Amino acid sequence: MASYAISVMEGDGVGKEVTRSALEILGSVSSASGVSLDFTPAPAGDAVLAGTGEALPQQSLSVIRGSDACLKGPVGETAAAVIVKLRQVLDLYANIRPAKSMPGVPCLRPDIDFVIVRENTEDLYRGLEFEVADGVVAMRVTTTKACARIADRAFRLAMGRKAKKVVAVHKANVMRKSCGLFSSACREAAARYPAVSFSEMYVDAAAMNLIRSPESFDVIVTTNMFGDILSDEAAQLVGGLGIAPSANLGDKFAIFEPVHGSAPDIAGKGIANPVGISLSACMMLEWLGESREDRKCGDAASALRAAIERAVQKGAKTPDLGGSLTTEKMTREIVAELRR
Ligand code: GGG
Repeated sequence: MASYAISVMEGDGVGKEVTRSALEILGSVSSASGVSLDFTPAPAGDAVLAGTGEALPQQSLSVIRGSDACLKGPVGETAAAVIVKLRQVLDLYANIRPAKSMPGVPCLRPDIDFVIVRENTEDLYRGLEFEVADGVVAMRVTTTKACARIADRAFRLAMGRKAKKVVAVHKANVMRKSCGLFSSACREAAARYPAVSFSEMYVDAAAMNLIRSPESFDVIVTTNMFGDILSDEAAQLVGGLGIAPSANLGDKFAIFEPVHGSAPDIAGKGIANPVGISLSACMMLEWLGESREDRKCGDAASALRAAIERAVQKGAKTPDLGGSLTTEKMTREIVAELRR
């Protein structure tokens, strides 16, 4: 039986609550599917910084590096020192953020199904900020290599989808060199994938069109900060941040995390929605299934996704979705569906 070492970062705030829930759900997936998952903690975040002086201790980085994949909860104010750093250090260059209407979840339209492919290692998120005489200068890094590989990743993803449409979102009319380079790389990739229809959109227009006609999008490829912003908007279109999953993919390793933050306003109340991290766990099983050519893992992912969808459709909801279930009760509903 294949066995996978999974590093687990519970993070801060609601991170502890939703990660506990995801581990319980994955335990059930494991028993039902025969996919063995071996979890090792990799502590990081605000609380770890306060306790050890380091937001991402070397020991945690070693655990993550030694694992097959990492499941991560949100961290608080230390996002730059933890997840943004991990993406760069481990070269997890593609951030995949799906937005899909889920039956039973109130959303803008019932037929939304698109994916944001966000460049994950460069842009203003390199954190190159310098104090100068009269303020601060921030450097936006855009390389040919990063643009080319994220564009290629988006077209490859589109090839596996029904609509086969990529829109490159940027602001090349203002940031002529950096967004200009990104736009050129996307056009070059488009020429290599004639089966995929390609268009470009300025980020401000994209923000508007996501509300005006979200069902018209299929694959959005964009730069790091634009992708971060648009993916929160995308999550809201289909029910909110509580149910939004994501994958940080490199060529050989990946970290899976909910899109939401540590939500200090509801932390400790036991009402955080475990669906975002559970769908991220689902993406992790799918990725393990594909990268290790392990059909059992792929089947386990499908079973988990179906169980989450059935639970929600039957009315199991936390307060963010208009329900009254606690994180614990919502977890039990998903586990019950898995056992059915
Ligand atoms: N807006 C949701 C949120 O707070 N997400 C956590 C976050 O900011 N992560 C950093 C990132 O995705 O770049």
